[in-house]
Amino acid sequence: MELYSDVISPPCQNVLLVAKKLGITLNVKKSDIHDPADIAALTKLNPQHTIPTLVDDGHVIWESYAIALYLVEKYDQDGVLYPKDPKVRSVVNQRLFFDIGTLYKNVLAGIDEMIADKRLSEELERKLQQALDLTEKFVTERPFIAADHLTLADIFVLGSITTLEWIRYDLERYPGIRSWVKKVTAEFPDYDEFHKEIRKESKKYIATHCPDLEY
Ligand SMILES: N[C@@H](CCC(=O)N[C@@H](CS)C(=O)NCC(=O)O)C(=O)O
Repeated sequence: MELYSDVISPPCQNVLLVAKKLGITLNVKKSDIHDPADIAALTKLNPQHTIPTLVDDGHVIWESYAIALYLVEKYDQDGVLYPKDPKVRSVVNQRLFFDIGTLYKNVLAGIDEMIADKRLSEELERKLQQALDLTEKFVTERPFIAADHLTLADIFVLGSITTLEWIRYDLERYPGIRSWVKKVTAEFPDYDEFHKEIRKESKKYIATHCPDLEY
């Protein structure tokens, strides 16, 4: 399976971590979202030309959440990352939809505001705080964010929390999130290496494309 990806992209990071946890080796094809040749190649597969894009024996899927669901349906027969019990699964789904519609959405809006104005508006500060207050509640209710073990929801929400590094958001008031991050990352033996790679590539990207951001 080929994954068109760039490690600086949070949705790509999430799919890469899902694959790691499932023990799947993906043939990663680095795709630069600013390179016309890469964009043209990607557009042939995915008219939305977004990364991540997965190609499995000619079958093309994009949208990170859809890719993750495809991978668990195909490779997570025991329902570890995506539990089979409808009630447990519904909590995983709620956290995933919360991530795409609220948490990650506001993190991205925060990056846009920092690039444009070098500060967060009061309104966005409030929205981000609300989203993080909820995240703090979710991660302290159970051993992991949606269950008593790691699920897809932990991986996706971790991607959003890690992306707060782009705006140097201080998580001081969220001890639950900070200890949950340690617990989730400890589930991946090579997470430190992975995070170093994210930092290195993000630094390069920011220096070129958004030099006003302090990273
Ligand atoms: N909702 C999508 C978002 C994908 C997305 O927007 N990826 C960005 C990189 S983080 C991208 O490919 N941008 C290039 C473009 O939109 O042309 C997902 O979860 O996969």
